[in-house]
Amino acid sequence: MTQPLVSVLMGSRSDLPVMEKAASVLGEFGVPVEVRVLSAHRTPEALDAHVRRAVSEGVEVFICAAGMAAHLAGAVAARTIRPVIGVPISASLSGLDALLSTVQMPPGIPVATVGVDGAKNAAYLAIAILSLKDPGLAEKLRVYRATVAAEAEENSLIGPGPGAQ
Ligand code: RP5
Repeated sequence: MTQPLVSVLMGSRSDLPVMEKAASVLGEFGVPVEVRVLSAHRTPEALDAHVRRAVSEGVEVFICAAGMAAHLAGAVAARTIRPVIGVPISASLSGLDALLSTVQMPPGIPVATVGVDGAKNAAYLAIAILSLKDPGLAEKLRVYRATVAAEAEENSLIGPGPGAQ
């Protein structure tokens, strides 16, 4: 099996409907990924062991999703100097609780936080990080961005353009 470069973690299986979007974006870009449910408060020892094993086996970026008092991303960031991307999940209070818990890391141990339920952006950010030393992946990201731009231009005209009768 190809060694995963990105470890996608979530605090509960209930986060999976959001987080499978991150896994599919990474899959579309051919990035090897592992997806696990591990909780900072329910399974702290297993989380600790996972982070150590993942780093030793070559994981380069962690994506961590949690709702409510979301401390999973911070707990992972405390255990590794690899970049950690946090996804606040809208499990309660429209995700505002998780957003603040994830984004408001005290100085020194950052979590790069995306928007509430922002699983896709977490994947795109992980791809951008991996692209720094993978020219093939960087090219895929450029092609993707060009496609996004072309689609936006195609759909830009809402009303009649110049010269319309
Ligand atoms: C967090 O609490 C999880 O990440 C989830 O978003 C939320 C609710 O968990 P469950 O009660 O659905 O397992 O730890």
